[in-house]
Amino acid sequence: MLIKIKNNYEISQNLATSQDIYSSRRKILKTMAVLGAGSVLGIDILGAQTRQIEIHKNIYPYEINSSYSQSPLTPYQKATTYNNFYEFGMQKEDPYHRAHILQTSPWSVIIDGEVQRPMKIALEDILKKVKLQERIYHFRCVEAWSMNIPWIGFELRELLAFTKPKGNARFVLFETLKQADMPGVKNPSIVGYIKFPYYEGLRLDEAQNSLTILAVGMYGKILPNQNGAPLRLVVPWKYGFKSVKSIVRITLVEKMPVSTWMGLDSSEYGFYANVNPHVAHPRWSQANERFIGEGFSFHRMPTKLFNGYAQEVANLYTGMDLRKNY
Ligand SMILES: Nc1nc2c(c(=O)[nH]1)N[C@H]1C(S)=C(S)[C@@H](COP(=O)(O)O)O[C@H]1N2
Ligand SMILES: [Mo]
Repeated sequence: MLIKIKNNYEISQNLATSQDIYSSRRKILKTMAVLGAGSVLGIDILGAQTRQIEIHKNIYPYEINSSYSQSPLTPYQKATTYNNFYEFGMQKEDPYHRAHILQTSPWSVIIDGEVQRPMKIALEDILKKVKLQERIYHFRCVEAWSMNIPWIGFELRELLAFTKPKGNARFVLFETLKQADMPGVKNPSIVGYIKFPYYEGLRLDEAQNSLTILAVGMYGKILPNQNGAPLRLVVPWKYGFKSVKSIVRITLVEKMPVSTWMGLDSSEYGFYANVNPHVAHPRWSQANERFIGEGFSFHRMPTKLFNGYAQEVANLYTGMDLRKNY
């Protein structure tokens, strides 16, 4: 006999669908908290919903930030089997089949460059210092597909603040783990000779925007390896390639760094990579996208400027020609 038990995450999926369900669910959750289910789901004294996530055998609470909501969600099964993580190959399902070799524990991150307090910090120590929350973001790949994903993470600016950036720091460079046994590292021909480690960069003010997060989980669970475990960037107003996975080093620098995709072809992939329906990729239009939701078909929809986050980020680019700074 099959008994279907709703997990934590399915409840949050419902929360994402409509305000009505949200309100009635909240009542149920409150009752559950009173009945003692609060070890898994709870309501804190401010009335915000909290849950917990286990990372490296430690339990961390996180809050549901309902100001960032999108619906419908992309099913977990699709978000974890349709991936880009070229270290593991070029086919969308390669990371799902091969990323189990990624060594994610123990994990530490070096933060260096133009900072007053350079550090090498263990992931567990980072998580003791920051505020974890769940946010559902729209995620748009430069290949013109998109997903809605509930990330669990914290604002990058919280971590940067501990390192005290110097006055001359203007950009932030991120580096992915390079492991000798990654298929694309062992066998560069299978990935068109992309050079690893994978690098990405942001301007410091972009990195400090409140939308920019480092994620440690998704759908209520720890990040799967293929999605960039144990720590990956998410910059929702930019094309997906900026959201660098499995980060081992963050370096503050004075000059605009050259990221992996710029290095491969700077005429196709610029530093900014802001989602923009009016600026086509040299080989395809960016006006529309294929949303990956339930079922087999892609749902076509118009792409929004800054991926729908213009209100929060358009001011970062006032006076800039977005056609030249693609
Ligand atoms: N290290 C690394 N990070 C990466 C990539 C990659 O190949 N290697 N691909 C990028 C691209 S193109 C996209 S669209 C997103 C995909 O994230 P997802 O697989 O979690 O959806 O990761 C980005 N981060
Ligand atoms: Mo992408």
